[in-house]
Amino acid sequence: MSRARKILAVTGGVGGAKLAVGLAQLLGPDELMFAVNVGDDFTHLGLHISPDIDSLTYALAGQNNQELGWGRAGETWQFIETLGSLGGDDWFRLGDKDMALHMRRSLMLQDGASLSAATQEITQRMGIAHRVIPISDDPIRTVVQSAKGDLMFQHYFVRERCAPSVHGFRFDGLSDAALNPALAAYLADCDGVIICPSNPFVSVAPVIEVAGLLQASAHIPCIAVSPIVAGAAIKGPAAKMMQELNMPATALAVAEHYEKSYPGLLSGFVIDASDQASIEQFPLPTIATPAVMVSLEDRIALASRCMAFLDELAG
Ligand code: FO1
Repeated sequence: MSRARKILAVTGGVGGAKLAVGLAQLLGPDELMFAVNVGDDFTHLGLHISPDIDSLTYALAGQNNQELGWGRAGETWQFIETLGSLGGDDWFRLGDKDMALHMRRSLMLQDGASLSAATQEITQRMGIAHRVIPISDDPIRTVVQSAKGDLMFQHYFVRERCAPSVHGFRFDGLSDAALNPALAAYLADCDGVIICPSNPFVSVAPVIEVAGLLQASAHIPCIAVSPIVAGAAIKGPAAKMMQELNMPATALAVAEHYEKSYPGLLSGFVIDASDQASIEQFPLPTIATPAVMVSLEDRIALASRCMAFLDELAG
């Protein structure tokens, strides 16, 4: 039986959402809160799109599209296909059901609601009891500095299919963004922080670099799960980015990146069992455990191991 009973999970995209689902099976709504990246957000076709909040919302509601890996289950595409036939922008595929969510959120924002309030309304309507909290209600926009110039994150990720070589990242708005007060209050008596297996450069950085988060979590054991397994990203461009940034695409390099960029943040690191052979080289307490989550059982097993690791670190 785990002792740590009030956990903050930091999540970005689809990989992070998988562990989030496992944690939500183990911990109740008073024991688990999600701090979500908003750096991927953008305004598109006049709508406010929050891809990482959406990925988590659909996953927690059991409504995620498993074939695509993003978007909503049971989707149809009449709107976007019709838009394309009329010469409109159709590179960012908004499904018909998904559109309803973006429309609802955008209208709430237009009416003066915060992103937090809009997210709470939508997640509750979708039957999610856990709190999904945008890291900030202020805009933060990830810009990928690439061989094709500065690209808004979705332009790099979806329109350019992550093809341009990257040499850095910028988070517009970050220095003016206020930490969501719900997170600050939760962290005051939180037992542990789990950084889900999300891309450290574009999913985790714009969350943990929001002013006040590192200070508020300084007294709390924090572990990160590697999104790199056996030299490859489980999903997305993390491994490609690391190579382009002249780093080896390994779990060890991810741990070293966290240690160098955020000294003292991590109390422990979690790698996949397939990387066990390198475990002695890690610069912080590290465990190896199956971290590739295919089934719900995999998600729960990894969540459970993370909880036990936090207990071990707390002594
Ligand atoms: N990802 C894609 O690869 N192609 C898409 O057309 C696409 C559309 C989309 C629409 C709404 C939404 O919430 C997410 C969408 N995603 C799409 C996923 C998303 O861009 C990425 O998974 C994240 O930004 C990466 O963390």
